[in-house]
Amino acid sequence: MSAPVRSTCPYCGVGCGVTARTDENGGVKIAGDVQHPANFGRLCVKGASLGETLGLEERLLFPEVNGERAAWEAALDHAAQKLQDIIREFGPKAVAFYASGQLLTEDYYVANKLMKGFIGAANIDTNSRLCMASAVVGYKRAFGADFVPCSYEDLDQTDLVVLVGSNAAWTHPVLYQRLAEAKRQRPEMKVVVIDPRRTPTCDIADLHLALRPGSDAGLFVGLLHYLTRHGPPGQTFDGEAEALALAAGWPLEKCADFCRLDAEAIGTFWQWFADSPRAMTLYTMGINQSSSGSDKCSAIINVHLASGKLGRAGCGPFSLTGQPNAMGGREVGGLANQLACHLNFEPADIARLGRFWGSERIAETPGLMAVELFDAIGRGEIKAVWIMGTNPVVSLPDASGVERALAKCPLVIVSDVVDKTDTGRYAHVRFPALAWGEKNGTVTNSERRISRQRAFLPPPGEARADWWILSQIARRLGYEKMFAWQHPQDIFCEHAALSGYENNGSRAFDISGLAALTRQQYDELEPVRWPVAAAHHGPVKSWRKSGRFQMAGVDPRLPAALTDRNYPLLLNTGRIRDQWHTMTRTGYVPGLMQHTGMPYLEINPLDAQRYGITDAGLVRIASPLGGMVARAQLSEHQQPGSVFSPMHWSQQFARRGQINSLVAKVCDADSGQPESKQTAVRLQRWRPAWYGEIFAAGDIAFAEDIQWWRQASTGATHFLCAADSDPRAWAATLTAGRGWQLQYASGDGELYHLLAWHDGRLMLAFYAAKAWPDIDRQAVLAAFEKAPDGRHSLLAGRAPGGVPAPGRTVCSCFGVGEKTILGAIASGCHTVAMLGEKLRCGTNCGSCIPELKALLPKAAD
Ligand SMILES: Nc1nc2c(c(=O)[nH]1)N[C@H]1C(S)=C(S)[C@@H](COP(=O)(O)OP(=O)(O)OC[C@H]3O[C@@H](n4cnc5c(=O)[nH]c(N)nc54)[C@H](O)[C@@H]3O)O[C@H]1N2
Ligand SMILES: Nc1nc2c(c(=O)[nH]1)N[C@H]1C(S)=C(S)[C@@H](COP(=O)(O)OP(=O)(O)OC[C@H]3O[C@@H](n4cnc5c(=O)[nH]c(N)nc54)[C@H](O)[C@@H]3O)O[C@H]1N2
Ligand code: SF4
Ligand SMILES: [Mo]
Repeated sequence: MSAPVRSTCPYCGVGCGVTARTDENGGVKIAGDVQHPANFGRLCVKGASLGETLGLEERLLFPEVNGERAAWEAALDHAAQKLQDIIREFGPKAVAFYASGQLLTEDYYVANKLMKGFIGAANIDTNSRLCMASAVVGYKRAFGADFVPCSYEDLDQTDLVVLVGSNAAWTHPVLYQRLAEAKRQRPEMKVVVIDPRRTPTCDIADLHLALRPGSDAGLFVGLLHYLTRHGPPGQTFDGEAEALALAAGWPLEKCADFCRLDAEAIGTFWQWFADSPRAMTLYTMGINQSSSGSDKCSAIINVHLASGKLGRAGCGPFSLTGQPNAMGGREVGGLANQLACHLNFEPADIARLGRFWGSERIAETPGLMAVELFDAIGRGEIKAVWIMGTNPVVSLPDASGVERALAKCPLVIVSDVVDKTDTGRYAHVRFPALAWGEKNGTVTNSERRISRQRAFLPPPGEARADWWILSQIARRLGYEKMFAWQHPQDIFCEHAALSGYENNGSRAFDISGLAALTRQQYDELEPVRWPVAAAHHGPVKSWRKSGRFQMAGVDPRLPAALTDRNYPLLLNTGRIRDQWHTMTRTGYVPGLMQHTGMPYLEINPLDAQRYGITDAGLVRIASPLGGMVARAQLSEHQQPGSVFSPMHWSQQFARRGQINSLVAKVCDADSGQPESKQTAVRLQRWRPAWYGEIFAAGDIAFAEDIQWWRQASTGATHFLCAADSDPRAWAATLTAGRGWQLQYASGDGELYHLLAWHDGRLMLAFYAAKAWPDIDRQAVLAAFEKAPDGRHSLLAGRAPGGVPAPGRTVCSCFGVGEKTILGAIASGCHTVAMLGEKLRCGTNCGSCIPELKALLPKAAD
């Protein structure tokens, strides 16, 4: 084993430290970094599975031009020449970059410098537009800067935690576990969860407010009014009179009506907030992803201002960042309406940046925000787009519109780490980027903590760092001297110097104290929270640009999507526990796929009854823009009138599984952030002729009418599928003319089971039935590696000896299935702790504990 390399997890914005050790055979062992202040050694299941994402099978390893492998020089020359031609003919605004909170700060800095500083337009935006943009507007309104006034430590010292629009148990798991631990230590600390659904996050809640979708501003504006009458008078703020006048129109009864909540429950929340000496509000996508998201953020910040719950330990409005470097992107000015290092599109700042970068071409006006930017591509106004570290064909609203735009665009450049992505299919030029474990630089987490990502693997194939690829293009566009860096440390130091340049306390983001790091100091940099100004050190609890805080007046509004007779339900979208976004990495890890193998639709039983939908049955979901197919999951946790489906599935993992083909591109006027959480939809039950699972030694060609969902597996390809046509006809096309020995079964309710053998090796296993086949997947997969003794058991989908299947995986850390857990409960385990003792489930990262709890009464029934 090599010495451990300390790095940072590349998934969520908690920013956990990890250690990686490589053994002689190239195997990598990942563990939590006990010294890292974000996690003190803890990891969630995604972080713990990082070692399984390091294989090269799915990677893009060589540059490509028009689908053909090309040498780096040729690909770079080609891309630069094309960009140059378009800029010459149509001007700098005809080219765009679309970047990502998954780039390192150094990569991001270079992309922003090239576009805004030298190409001279501001058409660089990022996927953070879909994520953090409203939060940024909220902070800037209140503080005059994008300053997050909280840290994780505050959670250990607060009296009330309000989680709004956040399913932290699944999306910020290590932070949630810290909160759960704080609650165990200090049960008097109250937790309020505000979410239209009852999520696993509610597990530790004293109060869950299942409000009407999109109505949060009502709760917080009403609270502002309540505070003026129930709290001691505090400081005064700019804009306060207007904000309070608006709030006065929101008495309790009106809020209850607007939010469709019990007045009493709202009253409890308000009272707790007013009475708690210290309170924190943690908010994420249920707030930001809204056509009035900026106002919702302001409404939250306002109640912290009005009650003095800001700038002290255990207090503050805490927007949790989603991506590992969402905050770094905000620092480098990755959004189209910011300049680098918290500089703004103001004459003095533009001139300042021009002096620092030595450029007279600094963009003078903001560029287009993500949704507008892709619209401009569709209209032909933008003729070249370089997409890096994001997969917009899956993640932007109106995904089919994005595809149409890219299909028409004369030059699409894609930098990615994975070969097959929905976006990559539209690329004229593809650049292979270094992935996590290979790349080297810094990221900033939710609490403004800068941590190093360090390489512990050699660059595979011809993959190169994103900053290097960008700099090579910049040099070819004629900016050799300004992009001459040799190492990420050179870039980091320049970025740090800019943050302090003519700053003198006028900008919140100042890391000039790190501008003189040597390469060795950079390599050894310990996690550090900004500011780290050259002039002064020390913790900063709050910041404001000039004199006073600003209160922004908010008049609560409901979502733009209105349900009607044709589209009677509101579709809510979001994340599941074990997948990351468009699944380009987590989708290939068997242990992460087993928890949820296909898109589901969470629906209240009353609604389900109305449409004749049964649990585990299939549903077609449609909006005016498009449709998808999902598996119904009946649940009281979902309020009637609204349904939930995950955002993750792409065309690589499902036929018709993309949620964003339904979501409309309605955006917040100030932040440009799309309303991804509320879309009016209709449902239709789909009862296919059969439901199946198919496993094969090689690829599988699906007939047009078959709906399929790819699974992650080793040893064989594995899909779930369903269709209306005869499974036998399709199976015949798969096996025809191969000379395989076929073994069939039909009977006992099963429709059709088929095994195909060649020279004693299993080539194909297909199970189709009238309901989802109940088979032991591990046993079938194992048969591809080694032919089993009992072929009849296998034909029935069982392990030799007929051992029952373990069922759907609940605990991903130890691969414990639902049926195994129910079995243990039946044999006397009646607490989560007993289950953990017997099966180990829930004893590592703890994310499955809410599900274990949910199984306990189920078995007791
Ligand atoms: N496992 C996993 N973790 C992740 C990610 C991932 O892909 N997978 N992605 C990361 C990223 S980039 C992000 S941005 C974060 C997102 O983290 P979260 O915001 O926690 O995740 P979401 O599931 O998108 O949405 C959170 C909740 O908002 C609720 N919601 C919907 N509408 C409303 C509403 O009107 N009001 C309120 N109050 N709530 C509403 C949803 O029901 C949902 O439970 O997660 C990060 N962590
Ligand atoms: N309906 C709906 N839509 C949503 C959301 C929602 O809640 N509902 N959430 C939105 C939010 S908050 C977000 S953050 C977005 C996320 O959406 P995306 O950013 O589109 O999702 P990812 O799958 O993370 O895409 C990252 C891409 O970068 C690649 N990659 C990984 N590492 C590197 C690297 O080092 N360099 C390069 N060049 N490439 C790399 C990956 O293979 C992948 O293709 O989705 C948004 N879309
Ligand atoms: S909580 Fe987030 S940063 Fe920490 S291990 Fe899990 S995914 Fe990684
Ligand atoms: Mo995000």
